[in-house]
This record gives sequence, C-alpha cells and structure tokens, in this order.
Amino acid sequence: MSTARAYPNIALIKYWGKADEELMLPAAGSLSLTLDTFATTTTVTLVPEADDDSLELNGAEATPEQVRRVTRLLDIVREWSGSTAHARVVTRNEAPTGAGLASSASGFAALATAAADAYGLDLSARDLSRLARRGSGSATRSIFPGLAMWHAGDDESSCAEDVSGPDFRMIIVFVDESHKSVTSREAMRRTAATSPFHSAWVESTAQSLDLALQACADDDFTRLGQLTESNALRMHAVIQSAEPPIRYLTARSIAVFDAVERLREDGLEAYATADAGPNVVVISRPADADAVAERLGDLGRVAVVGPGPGAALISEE
Ligand code: 2P0
Repeated sequence: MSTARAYPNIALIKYWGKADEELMLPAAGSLSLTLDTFATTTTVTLVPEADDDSLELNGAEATPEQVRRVTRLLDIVREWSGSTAHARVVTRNEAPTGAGLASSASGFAALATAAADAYGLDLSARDLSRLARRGSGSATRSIFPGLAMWHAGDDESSCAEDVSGPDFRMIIVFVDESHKSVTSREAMRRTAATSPFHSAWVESTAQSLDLALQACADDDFTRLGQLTESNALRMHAVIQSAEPPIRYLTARSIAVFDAVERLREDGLEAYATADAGPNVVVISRPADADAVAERLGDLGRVAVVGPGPGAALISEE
C-alpha cells in the first residue's frame, strides 16, 4: 500500500494539442507552475485476488470510464514491473473537479507516484513524469515543484524538468465553479481536426516557450507575464476557431482580463491566463499579490497561491 500527494499546475505557456494520442505526446512543449494548494492524495493497494482495478474518487465509487483511465495507467506500471496484480485506488481532490483547475494533473501525478511504489518500481522523477504523461498530459509537469517545462519529444524524451525563474504568485479568480461542457481532451481533438489556425498555434507556442524560458533565465517577471497573457489569449482564440466552436471564457472571465489591464494602467503589474474553463488565474509579484486579490475580489471568490512541491510519497495516514 503506497500513498502519494501531488498538486495541480497552471500553465504559463499552454499545452493544447497532441502529436500522438496513444503515447500522449504534445504537439509543442509547455511551461507551468506547480501550486502549493488543492492537493490530490492517492493510495494504491495491490489486490492480487481481484479481477479488475477499482477506484474511489472523493468518497464515491468512480464511473466505468474513470476506472478505465486509471487501468490504462496501471497497465503500463504492470508492464514495467512484470506484475499482473490488480489494484484498489482511493483518491481525494481538494480542488473543485472539472472547474478548469486541472485536477487530472495532480490526480495522475499522484497516481503514477503511488502506483510505481506499490508495484515495487524505483523510478527517477523523469521516468515518473513520463509515466504520469500517459494518464494526462499536464500531469507530466506536476511531478516537479514550482516552474516546470514539459518537452515535446518522443516517448523517451517527453517528460518535464525543473526550471529556475522569477518568484511570483497566482491569484485564482473563481468566476464560475460549475462543470465545463467540453472536456479538454475532446476540445483539443476538435481544435486540431477542424481549426484552420491549429498549425499556427503550435508554431507560435513553440516560439513563445523559447522566449518564456529566456525570460525565466533572465529573472524577467514582466516578459514572462506578457508572454503568459498572450499565449492564453492565443489558445482561447484557436479553441474558438474550432468547428463547431468551443468557448470557455464567459463575459465574467473577460471582465477579469479587463480588470487586469486596468491594474497595469494603475501601476500594479499583473497578467491573466485561463485554462479550459471560465476561471481566470492572474500572476503578480509576491509583494503585489494581496493588493491584486483585493482589487479583483468583486469579480469572484479569489485564492492566492504560490509555488508548491513536486509529487511525493507520504506516510500513510
Ligand atoms: C495546460 N490544459 O497546459 C492546458 C491549458 C488546459 C488548458 O493540459 O488529454 O487534462 O489528459 O492530456 O492535460 C488540460 O488538459 O489533457 C491542459 P489530457 P489535460 O495545462
């Protein structure tokens, strides 16, 4: 029985589109911050006498589709370890599931870490990241603490690594905590298959990633913030250009982007981003975070979060 804890991450340069769906290789690299809040804690117990894997998610038995996704990851662990045993997986998310806060990232990072240990594998962080990738692309990055970059590459090389860069905070503005209508996976597929702008998005993301890594190396928060906001708007533009179109940002999300522009005009430096949902994440320098949160508090519930730890085994509670 092994228990692991992992945290979600929010991308500054986004992953949106796969080069290989079976191996879960992204069309371009990405860069994110692993958070210090909204953990997922997952326990994997081998049950050699069981006929199938089973999954408890937030206190309830999971749906067959959720179990299949877990089994697909456990099948890889069984292949790597030579075991045929099935497992009982019990997992709890502290974040609202499906609200665009990427609980699949913390979920599959925690699952990969706990499962590798339960099946007796002693994997490097790099190999845990490759394993987590097979469950959910963004989970690749949650294996690592703080800033992490996920390489595009092939099955061997497509994993995340640590990046040093400026210290900053994220102010999450929850404008709508209901479930999103189209899953990221389905929306990515539709974007790649139907958007006339998809290849331009992939090309521009690769360029923005190089510039963002340079901004990190230069400890340049301003440049990193500008690249973050522009990459998010480009991602939502390409998503909207799918057929039929998908729009994740609502009028309330746009109001947050507008408010962030006004903060900058007032000399409070902040930049906005958003994932596959209506909630907006604003980045600021650590010293400005409380002021930014206060100024955005009228637009939704806010949470100030910072850089957090990579996925790790914990002693059973
Ligand atoms: C990201 N997102 O880079 C981007 C930005 C959402 C918007 O990664 O199909 O759950 O499991 O690989 O990782 C969300 O998609 O998709 C995501 P799969 P995932 O964080």
